[in-house]
Amino acid sequence: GHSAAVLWFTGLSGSGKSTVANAVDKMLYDLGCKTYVLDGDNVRHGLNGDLGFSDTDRVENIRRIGEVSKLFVDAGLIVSTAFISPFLQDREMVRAQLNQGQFIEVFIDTPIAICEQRDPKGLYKKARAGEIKHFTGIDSDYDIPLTPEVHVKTAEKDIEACAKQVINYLIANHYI
Ligand code: GGZ
Repeated sequence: GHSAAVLWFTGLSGSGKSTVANAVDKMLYDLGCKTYVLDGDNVRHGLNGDLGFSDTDRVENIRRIGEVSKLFVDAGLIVSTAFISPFLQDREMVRAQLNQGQFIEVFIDTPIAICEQRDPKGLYKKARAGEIKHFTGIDSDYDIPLTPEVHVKTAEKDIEACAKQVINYLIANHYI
């Protein structure tokens, strides 16, 4: 058995949130846990298809994802969410809606210079050219997590090791 919780991955575009979240999810699945991943692919196109990237829309994006996460946690799953979630206040709002220990903040701490080098979708290039407005880290804020439960530096180790760091937190704190 395992304790239900949300692994709340936060970090810049291109930081590796989705990649690490999916690697963690696979490890948890292989350990026999009931899990689910919420990310842009299955949320921003569907449930939150009406939202863009203004501050107000991002607040609403995170609010809804928080509510959905809570439902999955109530259903007994370990849910991994991979959204920039740039505002500290919104992340703390989600934490406050869950029970003690059910919100695990995972800071995917990748320097913007590296995210920009990776630029897998060419979005930083477009943002620099002024073709995308309000891009996180360029002309929209990202509040750095102050006391994340897990602090992952993707520039310093491979995906497997980053995912293992999250798994080790869950083991050390008796979630799994
Ligand atoms: C940031 C943007 C923007 C702007 C489109 N700012 O690298 P990606 O492509 O796959 O991840 C980014 C994703 C961010 O959506 P989130 O739901 O995670 O954001 S938030 O939590 O702030 O609501 C990026 C793409 O959408 N994208 N425009 N202006 N990222």
